[in-house]
Amino acid sequence: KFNVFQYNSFHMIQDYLDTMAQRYPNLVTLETLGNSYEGRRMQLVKISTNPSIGNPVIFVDAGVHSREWVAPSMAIYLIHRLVSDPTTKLPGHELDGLDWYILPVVNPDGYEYSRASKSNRMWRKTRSKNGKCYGVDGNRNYGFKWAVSGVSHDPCHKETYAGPNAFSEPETRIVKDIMIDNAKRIKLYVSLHAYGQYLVYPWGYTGQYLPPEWKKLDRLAKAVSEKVQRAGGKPFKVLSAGKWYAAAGGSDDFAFGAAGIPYSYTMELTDGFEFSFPESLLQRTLPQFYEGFREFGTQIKNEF
Ligand code: 0X9
Ligand code: ZN
Repeated sequence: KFNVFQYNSFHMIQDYLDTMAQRYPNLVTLETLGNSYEGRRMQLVKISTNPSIGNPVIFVDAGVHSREWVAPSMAIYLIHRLVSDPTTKLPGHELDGLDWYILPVVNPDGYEYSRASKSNRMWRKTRSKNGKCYGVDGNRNYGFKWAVSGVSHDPCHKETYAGPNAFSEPETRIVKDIMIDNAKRIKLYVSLHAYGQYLVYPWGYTGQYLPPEWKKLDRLAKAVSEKVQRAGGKPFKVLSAGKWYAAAGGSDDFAFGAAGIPYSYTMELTDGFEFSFPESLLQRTLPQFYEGFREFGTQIKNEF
């Protein structure tokens, strides 16, 4: 049975989203955007108390890397809190004057593959067929400075194969379309990953330069980290992605550099346990991260 504090199957996640949309029709709408390579339905969860007025949007995605199970769990927990907190519809809440778009499982084929057996557990890429090997690293596949650093061109490389070309994967095209179609309204993009407790901003393709706006990116990230820490969580290491290590074709760089989204981050959740963050710790940890998302909401609302 579905539970927000466990690692659910893609099918159970899908059922949960359908239930939420039925139970809260004035708050939650599901928009089908297309299918993954293996044909799983990709649905954007739109949470808004007033969709018609065109509020600023916070767009959160998760699970482009399939073995990073805690990331989709956080995205689902975010949905859960936004729709079911009793304070949700009150003025001053993170939904007042702000819409949230959430894509909780960017790479459902990989997610199910990594759940299928212990030997598949560390699968990171999509499941498209490329010659005799499978999968593209979704976070090397975006069409901004594609493949200029930190990628492999070998389809059999298990980690960082960039794909035959930018946006070769249906899953990354779907995320790109969300960004482009809503570019005017999206003020913040957060891509959830694991692990290491990093909150990084552009550029990711290089460690040599920072965007002119880097101080604003840095300041918001540090404020978020502070809130998570105050809630009992570990602080995030805040820096540019490329100063951590340079890798091109990430969704964060595309959002910022190509779609023109003013705040863009990759959030590496949890520190300890690597990709196998214990299910039993979700109940304590996810609420701490939620406090960070509240801060994102407050600050975005104040600025836009
Ligand atoms: O390498 C990645 O794609 C991310 N780390 S992970 O361990 N989850 O794989 C970091 C991406 C940071 N952003 C860019 N390099 N653009
Ligand atoms: Zn990742």
